[in-house]
Amino acid sequence: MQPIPETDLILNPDNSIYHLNLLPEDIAETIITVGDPDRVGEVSKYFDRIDLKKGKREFITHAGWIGNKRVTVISTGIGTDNIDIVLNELDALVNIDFETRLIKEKLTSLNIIRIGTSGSLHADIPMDSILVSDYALGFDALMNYYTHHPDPIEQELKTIVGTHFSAIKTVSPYLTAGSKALIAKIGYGLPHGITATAPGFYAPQGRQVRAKNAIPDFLNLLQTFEYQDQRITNLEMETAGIYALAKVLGHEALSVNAILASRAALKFSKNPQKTVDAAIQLVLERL
Ligand code: R1P
Repeated sequence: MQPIPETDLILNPDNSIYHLNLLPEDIAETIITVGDPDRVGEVSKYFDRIDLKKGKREFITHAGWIGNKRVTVISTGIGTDNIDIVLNELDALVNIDFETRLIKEKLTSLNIIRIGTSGSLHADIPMDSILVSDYALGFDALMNYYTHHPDPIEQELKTIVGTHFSAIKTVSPYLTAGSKALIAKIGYGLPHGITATAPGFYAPQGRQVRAKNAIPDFLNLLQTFEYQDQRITNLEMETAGIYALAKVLGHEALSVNAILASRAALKFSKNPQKTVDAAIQLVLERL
C-alpha cells in the first residue's frame, strides 16, 4: 500500500484535516450534521458538556457529551459539493493514519445524522412536521465522480425513477437508502419517504422568480412519482450526497428534515426556529 500523497489528503501544519480543521481525536463516532453554521450552537446548547469548539470557513464543529455519549455536531454549509468535503474528511479522520498516510487496517463506521430544513411536496405532509428520508434521490452530479454500486432494491427504484424523469437530460438521478438501523432507532413514528436533493435552490427546485426555468414541469414530475408505497416527499440540497458517500465509505447515515415550506400549499413556515428546535430535540433524545 502506498501512502496517500499530501496533495490528495491535505493536512494543516498542526496535522488537522485541511477544511474541517479537526484532529482525529476531536470527533465522536456519532456525528450530527447541519447546513447552517448558526445551527451548531442550537444543537450543542443541549449537550451536558461541550469540550471542543473549532471551525474554518462554513465548517463549524462543537463536540461534547450527552450523558455518557460523546457527540459531535458540524455544519456543512449548503450543497453536495460541501458534502463531498465533509464526508471525505470525517472519514479520513477515523480511517486514515495521519502519521503514515495509510488506510487503517481496522475501519471505523460513523453514525452520521443530518438535521436539515426542507420543503414538502404534498399537501398531506403538514408544515412544521419532521420527516425521515428512507431514500435520497440526487439530481446533482457528485456521484458521477465516484464508483458506487446500488443494491438491487436501490437499482430497481433508480431505474424506475430514471424513466419518470427521462425528460431531464442533464443528469441521471442517483438513489441511495438511509441506514436501516438509524431509521429504526431515530425515525420511528415519523412520516418518511424519498428525499430529492437538488443542485440549487431556485430553478433546480422548480422555483420561478425572474430567471426563466428551463424545466417548468420539474415540481410536478417530483410530485407525481409513485412506485409501490414510495413517493418523493420533500426537497433539499444535501441528503443524497450524504447517503451515497456514507455508503461508499462504510458509514451509517440518516437525514431528518424539518419541513419549513409546503410546495403544494405555496406557503412557508410561520415559526421555522421552533420546528428546527423540535427536530434537534427529537434527534438528541433518541440518539
Ligand atoms: C437552503 O436554504 C438550505 O437549507 C436546507 C437545504 O438543504 C439547503 O442547505 O438545509 P439546511 O437548513 O440544513 O442548510
